[in-house]
Amino acid sequence: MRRVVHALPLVAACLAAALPAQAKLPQLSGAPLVIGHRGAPGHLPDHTLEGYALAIELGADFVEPDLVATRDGVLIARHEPNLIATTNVKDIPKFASRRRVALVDGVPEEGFFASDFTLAEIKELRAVQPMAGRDTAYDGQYRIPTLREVIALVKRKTLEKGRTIGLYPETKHPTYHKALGLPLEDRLLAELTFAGWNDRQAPVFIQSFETANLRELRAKTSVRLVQLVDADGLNPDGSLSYAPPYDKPYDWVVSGRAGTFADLVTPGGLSEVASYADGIGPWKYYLQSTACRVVSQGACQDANGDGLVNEADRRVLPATPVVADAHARGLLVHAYTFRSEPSRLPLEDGGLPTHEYERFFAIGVDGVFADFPESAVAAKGKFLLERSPGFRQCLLKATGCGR
Ligand SMILES: [Ca+2]
Repeated sequence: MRRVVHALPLVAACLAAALPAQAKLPQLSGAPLVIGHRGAPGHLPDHTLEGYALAIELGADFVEPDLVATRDGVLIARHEPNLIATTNVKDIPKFASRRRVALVDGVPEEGFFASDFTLAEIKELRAVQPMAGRDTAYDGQYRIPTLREVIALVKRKTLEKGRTIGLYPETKHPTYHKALGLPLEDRLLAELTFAGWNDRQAPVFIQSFETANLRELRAKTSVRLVQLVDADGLNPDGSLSYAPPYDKPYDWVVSGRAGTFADLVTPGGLSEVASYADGIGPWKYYLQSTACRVVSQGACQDANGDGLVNEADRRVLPATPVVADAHARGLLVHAYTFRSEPSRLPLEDGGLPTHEYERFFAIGVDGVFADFPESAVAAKGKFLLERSPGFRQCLLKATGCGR
């Protein structure tokens, strides 16, 4: 076996060695995790083995498959049950008759739904880049992976890289899948059991925007659970807006529970979440929002004068107490979604995505869902070198510079 010292195992080893010395870091977990959000979708189509592998090559600690079920009950990695935006399904004549309108969390959607396709049929599809402005050169090349294939990749890469790579599966639309007779939870636990990962020590976090299925999972598994916290949009003043279907967990709609996602990040809400989950996964604006100057009829000013009105015209507001309140209850905080395009970064970050990560690491987030994992990894390295004496000393010693 070749004995080659690679930088990443060294960083990982130093992180592990330095953990007890990291009390000065604001993270509850010792150091922030870089989660390859849907893989590395800034570069390759979402939720493909190639995208997850690239995220790992770029230094991600975890990869994040979203899960939906096929007609024959197999969990596959897709962001939505509707396949129209993320695959080439609409271009395949033999599937034209599958096009229909379905209700997803009470909202009618037209498209092609995973639960109408067997796994064999899903394997005939190829992934495409759904986000405007991103590279479409890889469209039509990569297959849709099953959860089992993603786990196999993660295990193979763990051995290959000499560092533990984690899995961060999301149960998508749990109530919808239950109503179809294709509940996700037991299928997910069966796959984790098959992988030897159905326990608290497994390198796994299970996430959901719904609350009832996380409570159900808590009763069935010791795997770490994360409550996602959504909102509909961002107002000019930096407050969040709440409109269906992004205003509350869909199980609350079904059960008649009043309120919005915002209730989950109040002190009382966090205490409730801590009774069944190990962390929260909030939209990042719950932790530190941004605001714009309103010019007319509620529209934001084009503050940077580039002729477009977007996030780059907004200014950063003070951090909220949500991270501290969550940490006080033992909850990890993994924030989403970090995107490196300059148009998605507020004025203060100057078009540099590492600046945005550094702001959130300084607030104390324990993990970031990153579309471009390399930016998060670069910011994490800088943050640890500046803030963690143990990490710095270990790196210097291991490379001979500190002797
Ligand atoms: Ca602008």
